[in-house]
Amino acid sequence: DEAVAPLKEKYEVKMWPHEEVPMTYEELVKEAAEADALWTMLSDQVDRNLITNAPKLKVISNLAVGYNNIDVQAAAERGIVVTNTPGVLTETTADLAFSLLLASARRITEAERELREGKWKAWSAMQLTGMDVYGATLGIVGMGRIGEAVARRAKGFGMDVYYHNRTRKPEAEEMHGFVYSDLDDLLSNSDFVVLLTPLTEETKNMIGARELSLMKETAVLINVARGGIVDEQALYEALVHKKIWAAGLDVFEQEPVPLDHPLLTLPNVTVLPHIGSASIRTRLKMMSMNAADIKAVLEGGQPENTVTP
Ligand code: 8YV
Repeated sequence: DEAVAPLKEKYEVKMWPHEEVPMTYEELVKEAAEADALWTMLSDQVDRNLITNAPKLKVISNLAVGYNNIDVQAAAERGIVVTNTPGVLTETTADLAFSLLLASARRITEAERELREGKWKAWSAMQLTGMDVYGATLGIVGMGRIGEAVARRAKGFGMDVYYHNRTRKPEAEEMHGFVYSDLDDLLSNSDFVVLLTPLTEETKNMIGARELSLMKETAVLINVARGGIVDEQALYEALVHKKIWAAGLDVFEQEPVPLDHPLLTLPNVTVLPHIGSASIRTRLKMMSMNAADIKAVLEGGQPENTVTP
């Protein structure tokens, strides 16, 4: 309510409670046809068809830093501005990435499940033993803002940090001692690999059977970016055949992930329902940012965050 209020003062705002009744693509297309602005989430598919059939549309604001659900090119061709929420969710998402890393390494959710299911019968020396995080080697694939925030946390855990990115980050190398690495070396040298690249044509399925085979048998893969970066079938095979030790996933190729997904059958997979940026304070900041940018465009001003050229 707080974030939407400034828009409600001037405009008619129609809202859908996604958690209760997910909006269908057809409904979205129908509503977009009448709208001046669209405020979307990752689950809203804003494609060329929708954009072509929305004659009044001036701005699309996505409640996320990633915008792979939006055809930005099609929007740009029509002069529609697309905005996102960079910066405000960096530390919150890095916290979640690190939570998932720790939980996967120390089998936290598996341990809790066992206790609640009455499987803690006696104390045993090797029960639920995991991997050490302190002093381990971390590889970060995608060294943007969130990647750097995860790497900074890793220093507190005495970890050595390798990173792979399209461009090198000399400042991060000098200031924190993060080491640039090509992808194959990073995969074979890291105890923990955290994926933080956007989903693009280039990064789709970038972690497949070959890449997983390069990783250590004791390694843990963490994905807090987009499910499509990982070939899920290959990941399942790697986990079943103990090519890698565990995985922590906040994201899936299809979301919400179907309950019969093979990865959900494995005890060495820790799963979360895409909650990387889900803190109360951060979500409010993201929403306020979207609302301000929608207002700016509708009033003929400059939005703070645009991803369209
Ligand atoms: C979003 C995210 O909250 O920012 C992103 O790209 O993945 C999350 O922070 C999520 O996509 C909901 O739209």
